[in-house]
Amino acid sequence: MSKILFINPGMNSNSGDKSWESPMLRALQGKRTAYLPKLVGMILAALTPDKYTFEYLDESVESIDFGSDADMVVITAMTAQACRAYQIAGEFRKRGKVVVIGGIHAAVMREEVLAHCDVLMIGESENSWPVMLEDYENNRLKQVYDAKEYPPVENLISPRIDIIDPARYLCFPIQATRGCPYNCEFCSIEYSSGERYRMKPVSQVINEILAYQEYDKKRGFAGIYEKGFYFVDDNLYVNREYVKELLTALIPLKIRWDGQGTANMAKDDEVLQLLAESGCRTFSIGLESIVPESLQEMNKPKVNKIEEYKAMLSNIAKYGIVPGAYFVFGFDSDDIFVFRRTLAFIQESDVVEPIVSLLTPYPGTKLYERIKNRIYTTYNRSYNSGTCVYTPQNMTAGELQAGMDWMGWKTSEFPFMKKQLEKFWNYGPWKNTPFLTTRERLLLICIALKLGFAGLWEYQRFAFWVAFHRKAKDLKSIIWIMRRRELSMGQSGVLDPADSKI
Ligand code: B12
Ligand code: SF4
Repeated sequence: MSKILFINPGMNSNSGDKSWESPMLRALQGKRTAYLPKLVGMILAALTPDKYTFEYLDESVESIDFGSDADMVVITAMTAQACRAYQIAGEFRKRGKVVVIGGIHAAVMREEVLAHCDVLMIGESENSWPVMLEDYENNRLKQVYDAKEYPPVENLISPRIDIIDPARYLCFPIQATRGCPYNCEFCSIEYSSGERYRMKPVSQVINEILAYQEYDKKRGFAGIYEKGFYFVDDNLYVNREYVKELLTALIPLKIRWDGQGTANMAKDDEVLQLLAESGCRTFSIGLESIVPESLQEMNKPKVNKIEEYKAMLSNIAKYGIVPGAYFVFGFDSDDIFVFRRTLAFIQESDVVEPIVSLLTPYPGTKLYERIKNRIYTTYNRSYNSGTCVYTPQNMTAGELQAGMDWMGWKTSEFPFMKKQLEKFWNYGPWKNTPFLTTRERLLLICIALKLGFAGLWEYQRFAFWVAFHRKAKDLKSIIWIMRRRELSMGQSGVLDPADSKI
């Protein structure tokens, strides 16, 4: 019987071996956890016949044992993981294992990926994985399997849950749709999942959520269901009727979930009401830029109207959902003032969770084609959406990088987190949340001491400030702010309120 080892590699930026080592997590929890298990690993496991042993390894929470007795090693990689994927592949090939690589990066950098593996798999797994396994069994493995077509999503196999260790994750993936029709210049979705928006039948999505519940029951522990879910869909708001049907069906399940979609969702009161009722706690919208010319440049002006941004964010908050927003810096129309202006916008608006990144020309995107002669480094460790890899037009690369670093630093400072938390306390349903109990305050003081021990002074100040704030409310939102700040800074190990021992 053959054994397959699936690996989700660490990020290039942390050489793959330390990505779990979040300082805040170590200070508060002392164990390796990550935000989300890798959905494709769970899908590949489900597509694999029982006669194989399938092992799932996520390098953001575990180290790799290169002495593994697996016969085949399967690696998935987005560009920010590609270098680490090659290192891992090289080690296993030296040991005589069959190495298979697939995923978003493999889909565009075919020649290059092929040099590092025995089998290159292009496209979505559902069509090609079973064919490859059959060829493997019959000793006729090909070097390249190209799925070509996107599989219809009506009968997609449900991911296998039992291969992951739920204690290691803070929430669990659900996918309702694949693809996005919007064509933003910098986005990879068009080539990885296609322009056609494919919607799973709502009943299938619900069954996948219920399968997590069943699994909890089997284990006699409501861990997964209590922690909640993350919709990995890049854009949940493409088909309004579909999203309404989906949200309505989620209501009786009483789950907590996070997700993301285009900004126009924030104007749709009927959908926002359903979003709140269905248990959505954070919904992030792609605002991308507060510079009108930059929106034009990225081909997103149709759904994004800057003059509506503040009202949109307030509208999300009004329904008791934590508003998140994506911002990207480095468009040709951006100048050095964009950072300060965006920070001011964040502070003045209701956004609680800003997620900032640098424009990155991922191979295969239209952006890459347009600015490839300005890219001064090949994609490598620097391709992580936080490092400048090209020469922008209205500032130097150094200025762009410094601006990004400044944003990251400013949004992790005590005054910023304090302001974000006050937003929570001041709006909508949070207004009536009870004040912290003495026990909760004592716990926060313990957390603050631990944070100080780890040298996280800004977080420590924040925790102390809250512990002694007479009108402080809702411990979960407090820890949420610290945890999400860290997550949006690109760390993979984070703290979950439901998971912490407090
Ligand atoms: C969840 C997520 C994350 C999580 C990942 C954690 C986890 N364990 O899943 C986190 C938050 C860590 C993350 C981080 C980043 N992410 Co991200 N992320 C996603 C997201 C939203 C969902 C991924 C997912 O599960 N998709 C569903 C699964 C089923 O799809 P899939 O993995 O692509 O797999 C399918 C196929 O690709 C294929 N496949 C994949 N692997 C394999 C392997 C084999 C053998 C085979 C046969 C097939 C196959 O089959 C699958 C379908 O059957 C995607 C967008 C999206 N919807 O895909 C972006 C996405 C993958 N992220 C992206 C980026 C850029 C990033 C960041 C670099 C920057 C950022 N600002 O987000 C950071 C990295 C930070 C850092 N420190 O360096 C880009 C990738 C672009 C690229 N060219 O690599 C995407 C596509 C978003 C986008 N719109 O451009 N991300
Ligand atoms: S709307 Fe979002 S998912 Fe769709 S193409 Fe634009 S950035 Fe990508």
